[in-house]
Amino acid sequence: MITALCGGVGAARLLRGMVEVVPAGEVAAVVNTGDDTVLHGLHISPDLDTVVYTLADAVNPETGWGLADETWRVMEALSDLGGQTWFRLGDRDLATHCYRTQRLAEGAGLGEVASELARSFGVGVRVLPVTDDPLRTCLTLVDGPEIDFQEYFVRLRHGVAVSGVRFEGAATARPGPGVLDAIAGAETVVVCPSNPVVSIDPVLAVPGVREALAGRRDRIVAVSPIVAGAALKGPADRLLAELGVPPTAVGVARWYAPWVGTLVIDEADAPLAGDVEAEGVRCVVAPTVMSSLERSAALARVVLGALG
Ligand code: FO1
Repeated sequence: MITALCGGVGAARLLRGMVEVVPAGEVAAVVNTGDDTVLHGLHISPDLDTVVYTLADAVNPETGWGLADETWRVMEALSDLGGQTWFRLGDRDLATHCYRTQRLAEGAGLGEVASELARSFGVGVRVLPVTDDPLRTCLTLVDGPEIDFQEYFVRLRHGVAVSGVRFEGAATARPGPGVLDAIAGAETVVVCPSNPVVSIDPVLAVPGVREALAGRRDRIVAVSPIVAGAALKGPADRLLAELGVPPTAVGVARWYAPWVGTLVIDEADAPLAGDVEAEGVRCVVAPTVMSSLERSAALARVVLGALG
C-alpha cells in the first residue's frame, strides 16, 4: 500500500497521477483538515474536497479547487443580500458542504463522511482526514492579530507577513479512523508537494502520526513544493522565509530532514542536489511541475520508483 500525506491542489494532482500508475485501491490519502472552516453555517473541508474532486476528474482545472462547469447563482443572490462572498462557493460545491454538514449533525465522523463523498464521486482511493476532531491552522501576523487559515489564504490572499503558525486542537485531536494503520502499513509514504508549514505540519501535529512515521524514514519520500525558489501555488516560499528557512528546495530538505529520507526536486533545482544531500536527505531530480495528467503520472512513477 502507498500512503500519501496531502494538503491541497499539488497533492491532489500527484494523487491523480498516482492512480494512473497503481490501482486506486492500493492508495490511501491522509489529508490535512487544518484548512477546514465553517461559513454560512456549513462545514467546509477544502483539502478533502480538492482531493476527491481531482481524483474524480471533476475539479475546476483553472483553480484546482471547487467543481468544473460551476454556476454561481447562490453567490450572486448572497451578494445582492450583502452576505459574505469572499470565499467563493459554487452552486454544486455547496451541495457537498450541505451534505457534509447534515451528516456531521447526524453524528457521522468526518472520515465516515469523506468515504461517503468519495464513493459518491466514484473515487477508489481511501480518503482519510488526519483527524475527525477539530483542527484549525491559525497564523499570527507580524503586525499582531491571529487569523484562521482561510482568512489568511483567501481573504487576505496570503499577502501579509506571518510570524507564527499553530494548530488549534492538535493537542487533543485523535488520528482519524484508518490513519495510523495506513501509515504503519504503507510500503511507501509519499509526502505530496503541499505547503510544508500549513498543510503537512498540521498532519504531523496530530498525536500518534509522528510516532507512526518514526523509524520509517527510509520509506518516506517527499516532493518539493518549491521549484526554483518559488512555490508553484500558494505561499509556501514566503512562509518558509518568514519562519527563517531558505525558500528553496534546500530549505524544504532542512524542514523535512528529521523524518523524510528522500526528496524529489525539480530539474530547475538540479544544481541544489548536493546541498539537499548535505542536509542528510537523499535527492532525486525529476520534472515536478504537473501541468498535465501525463506529467502527474510521470512524477508519480519517479516518486514510487525512488525507493526501489
Ligand atoms: N481559494 C481561493 O483562493 N478563493 C476562494 O474563493 C476559494 C474558495 C474555495 C471553496 C471551496 C474549496 O474547497 C476551496 C476553496 N478555495 C478557494 C481554495 C482553498 O482555500 C485552498 O484550496 C486550501 O484551503 C489550501 O490548499
